Amino acid sequence: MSTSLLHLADLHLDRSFAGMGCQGEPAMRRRLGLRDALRRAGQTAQDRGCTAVTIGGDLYEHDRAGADTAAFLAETFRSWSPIEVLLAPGNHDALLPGSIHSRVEWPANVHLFRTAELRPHDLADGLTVWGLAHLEPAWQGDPLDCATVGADGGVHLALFHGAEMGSRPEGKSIHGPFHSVDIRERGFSAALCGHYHRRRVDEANGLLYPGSPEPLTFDESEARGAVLVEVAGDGKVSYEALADNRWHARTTRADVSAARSLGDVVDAACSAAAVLCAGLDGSRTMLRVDLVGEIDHSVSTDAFTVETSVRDGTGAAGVRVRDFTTPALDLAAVSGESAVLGAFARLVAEASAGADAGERRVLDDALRYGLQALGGAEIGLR
Ligand SMILES: [Mn+2]
Repeated sequence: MSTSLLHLADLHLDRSFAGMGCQGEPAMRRRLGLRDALRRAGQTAQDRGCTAVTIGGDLYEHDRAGADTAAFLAETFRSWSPIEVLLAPGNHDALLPGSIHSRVEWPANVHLFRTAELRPHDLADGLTVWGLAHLEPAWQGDPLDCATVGADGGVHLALFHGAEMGSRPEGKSIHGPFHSVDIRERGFSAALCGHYHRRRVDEANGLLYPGSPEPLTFDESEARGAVLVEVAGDGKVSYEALADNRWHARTTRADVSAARSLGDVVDAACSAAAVLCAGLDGSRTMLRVDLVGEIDHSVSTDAFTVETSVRDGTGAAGVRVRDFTTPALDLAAVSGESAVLGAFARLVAEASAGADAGERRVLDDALRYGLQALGGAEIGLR
């Protein structure tokens, strides 16, 4: 006899999406899209005969989620009954006093884990899910710092939000650090986790990160969705990763070294964006365009103009432009244009020669803005 679960994490309801170049109406559409993703997960759990939906934290963002989100969650989970919903709060939805988790009257099919140590919940005959909650956003405990389970037999799963230290993406914050080797050491057949937004299905160690169901940053460009987890009576666990995201995040590079005007920069960015968008629903696509190349110092690369034009040209919901261009500088030609321009360019070039990498970036910006200002061009912020 096997039991099916649907595991998801890091939905981040009520996220602002400002970091993806999204404001106002498109940001609202993205937030509604996160709610859709949760409804879709419930539908899948019903279609696939799941006993429970497990949620490994960061279900919502505490700083932004309010009464409407609380009501949405309670109603959505109630509609999934008799499927059980197991909630293991993470760092963004920590079980703080007054939080949605603690103040909502959850329907009877919801089980909220409330302690910072793993506690058991009997899910089915012989199958126990052990879960915990982050009680504060900066919790640093080890979720697997517990006694070994399973002395009396049965199959045991762990459900928590945490940072597996062997696979931590560079720069990712450490909340609930643990090591995958401890999953089996402590008697668990698998750990159903949340925190890393990239999917990771590690059958050898029994470690599962489903990843966020919809892309939350431009780096989250691969297919996404919840993961079906099938637990056999002998403790063998198999995984089926779903790919049903409705939104897409994509990044492209536009070489603008040949540009002679802001119009040329816009054209190059729009062409690159059009190639990238082919086959995608633009209205549900978030685009990032990286401008690269050595560009004439008098040419503006104003990010706002480029973003607006690309959004207009592709119909993309969100566009973010990053300017990685460097100013092409011909000192002799610049000196020929005016004495002041030449003196300024020489001074910056001399300072650059003895500068470290950080200082050189600042001097590059100074050179670009200075040449544009002295040349009478409109200054576009990078
Ligand atoms: Mn998260």
